[in-house]
Amino acid sequence: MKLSAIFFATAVLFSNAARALPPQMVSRRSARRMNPLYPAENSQADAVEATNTTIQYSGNWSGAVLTSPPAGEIFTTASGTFTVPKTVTASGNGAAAAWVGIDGDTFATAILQAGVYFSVTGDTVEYGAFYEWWPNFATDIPTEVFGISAGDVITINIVATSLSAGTVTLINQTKKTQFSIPQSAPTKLSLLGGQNAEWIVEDYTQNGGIVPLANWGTVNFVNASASTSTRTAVDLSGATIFDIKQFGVVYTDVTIDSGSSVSVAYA
Ligand SMILES: *[C@@H]1O[C@H](CO)[C@@H](O)[C@H](O)[C@H]1NC(C)=O
Ligand SMILES: *[C@@H]1O[C@H](CO)[C@@H](O)[C@H](O)[C@H]1NC(C)=O
Ligand SMILES: *[C@@H]1O[C@H](CO)[C@@H](O)[C@H](O)[C@H]1NC(C)=O
Ligand SMILES: CC(=O)N[C@H]1CO[C@H](CO)[C@@H](O)[C@@H]1O
Repeated sequence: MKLSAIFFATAVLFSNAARALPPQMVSRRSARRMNPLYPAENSQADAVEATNTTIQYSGNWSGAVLTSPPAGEIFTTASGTFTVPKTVTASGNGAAAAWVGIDGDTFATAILQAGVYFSVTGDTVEYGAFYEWWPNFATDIPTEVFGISAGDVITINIVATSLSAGTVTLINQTKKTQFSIPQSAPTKLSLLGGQNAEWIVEDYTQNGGIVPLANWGTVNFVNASASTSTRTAVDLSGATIFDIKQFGVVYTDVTIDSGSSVSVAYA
């Protein structure tokens, strides 16, 4: 992989040089992480909606997950478009991140993903784009390279070119700008499996702890689809719904509205 200015910036932040930065800066840039699915405390076969969609609960994920590819195939792409929520609130601090990715549910040792986080500190909401090949930490895309504003219509394209490499692309539909970067598995133990594809709003972790969850209103993923090694398109009609449930409280209401859209509401 070619080293880009962004990778260089990230490398600097990960090194001891990061100590020279204000502590806040270090934590923001180095320690945000979107995780594999964590089951909620009582996540067993939960409920079936009127449409016969299976619902499961997670401590971290809300959204739609294709939990297995068609027989004999693997997922190689996942894409979706959403509007960055304009109103994000929290009592005090809170955050969440909307992303599209491959793997991380039943295939829990890797995720190739990209998306947008929203983080509330008092009256301020900070937005930013990121990409991540878990278990690496998320890399924030510098604002001057691809800055996110409330109301932007962002398309995410995740492409795995092999089990150890891929490309993530974020496109601003409004401005017709895009950011694309090649990715490779951070370790030999984090190759992709191509077993899951997902459209998620996550209660992510930062500095090793789960962030207080913000109220993001609704994130509606549209034009959502995945495809396989044989270029077979797979829509969301067979996806499993995940809602965030923590300490017995369900925080989200997820609806698969069509084969290509899922709305993820904070409830
Ligand atoms: C749900 O599944 C049951 C059993 O397979 C079936 O009888 C019912 O019609 C289905 N409902 C819907 C809304 O698809
Ligand atoms: C997307 O376009 C909008 C409208 O032109 C602009 O305000 C915003 O900064 C752009 N965001 C990115 C990530 O390019
Ligand atoms: C969804 O895809 C269609 C067909 O490519 C396109 O015309 C439409 O603009 C897309 N919608 C969004 C919100 O990107
Ligand atoms: C509530 C919950 O399940 N939180 C989990 C989110 O993910 C982290 C891993 O980074 C787990 O430690 C938390 O238990």
